[in-house]
Amino acid sequence: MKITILATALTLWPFFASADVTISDGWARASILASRPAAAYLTLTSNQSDQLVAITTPIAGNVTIHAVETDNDGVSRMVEVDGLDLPSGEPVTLAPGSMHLMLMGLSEKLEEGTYLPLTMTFASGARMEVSLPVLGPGAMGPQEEQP
Ligand SMILES: [Cu+2]
Repeated sequence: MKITILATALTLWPFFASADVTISDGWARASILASRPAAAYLTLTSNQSDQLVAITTPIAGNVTIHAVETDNDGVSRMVEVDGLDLPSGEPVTLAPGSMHLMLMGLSEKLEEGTYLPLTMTFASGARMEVSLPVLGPGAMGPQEEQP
């Protein structure tokens, strides 16, 4: 019985190891009220061509990827991105003013100093769990914390 289990584990290992996504500069901005949407940012680098297809968190009803489009009149609006393409070896950055993760239906507001748990699912089948630090309501990034 032991041998069977070990063999299964060895067979599955290359599958899990094949998709390798590195997350860096991840953070979320503290929100004032649970009834307001919250935003989170991060940089993803995949070692193979992949796509981020779903994000969930136990504390929000729904997480979507948003891009910001500016029309000819200079008016910006957010558009939902169905799957975020991750070209092999190229960092894809979500940052204030452009792409972001939008969290709606929060069960509690994002409190500065806590962590936001996220589960990310990729087209390759890979899944990743990350915890992003929640920075202050005026934060623009992990390197630009308010003095
Ligand atoms: Cu948005």
